[in-house]
Amino acid sequence: MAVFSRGFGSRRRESNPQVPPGQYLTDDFPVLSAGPTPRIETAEWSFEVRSESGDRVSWSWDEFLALGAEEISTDIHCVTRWSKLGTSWRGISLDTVFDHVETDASYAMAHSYGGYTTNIALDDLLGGKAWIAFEFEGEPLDPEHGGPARLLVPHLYFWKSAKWVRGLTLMEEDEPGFWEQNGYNMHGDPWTEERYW
Ligand SMILES: Nc1nc2c(c(=O)[nH]1)N[C@H]1C(S)=C(S)[C@@H](COP(=O)(O)O)O[C@H]1N2
Ligand SMILES: [Mo]
Repeated sequence: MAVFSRGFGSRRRESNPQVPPGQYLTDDFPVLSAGPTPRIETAEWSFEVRSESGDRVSWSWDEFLALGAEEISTDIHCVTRWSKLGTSWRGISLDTVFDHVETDASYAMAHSYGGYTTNIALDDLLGGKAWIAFEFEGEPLDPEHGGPARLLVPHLYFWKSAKWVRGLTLMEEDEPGFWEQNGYNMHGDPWTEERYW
């Protein structure tokens, strides 16, 4: 009777169905920021959605939290090849935000304090797939990780999850954001490795 050793440890990366191709697992939470960390007090913070017709809806911190938060447990995947499984967050669903927005647009540009931008299709923001997150693992989100609040779009590479998010501009046509103008993919699906152009 033979005992088979499949070498599971060394093959774990590829054989774990939770890990997209070309990614490795990390227990750390790396910080990746293209510039300095902005420090935004929640008293100064606001979130604004501007529609394709120019209509604006905005919320203060307290108004935004009153929309109703939910718990999120999800895996995250950075294009620099780290993935982190089972992260937990608290945030407001974009579905909830869009209950208050009238639009026929198909795309959004996320804008951050500090100037970062990233483009996302509304199909990727709606349907229980994206949040504005303000807690990580039960604690207020660290400034380095985007606090007070960041976009969380975990089914796309993590550059789409804009830290220090302050609003969305809705667009009829897709336009590239910061990394997308610098060679990153317009969509960014980790499962089909939509990394660069
Ligand atoms: N405003 C802003 N958001 C950002 C970035 C950035 O540089 N500025 N980097 C993006 C990239 S490339 C990644 S991988 C994640 C990193 O998030 P983390 O620092 O919390 O790990 O944030 C994304 N959101
Ligand atoms: Mo990234």
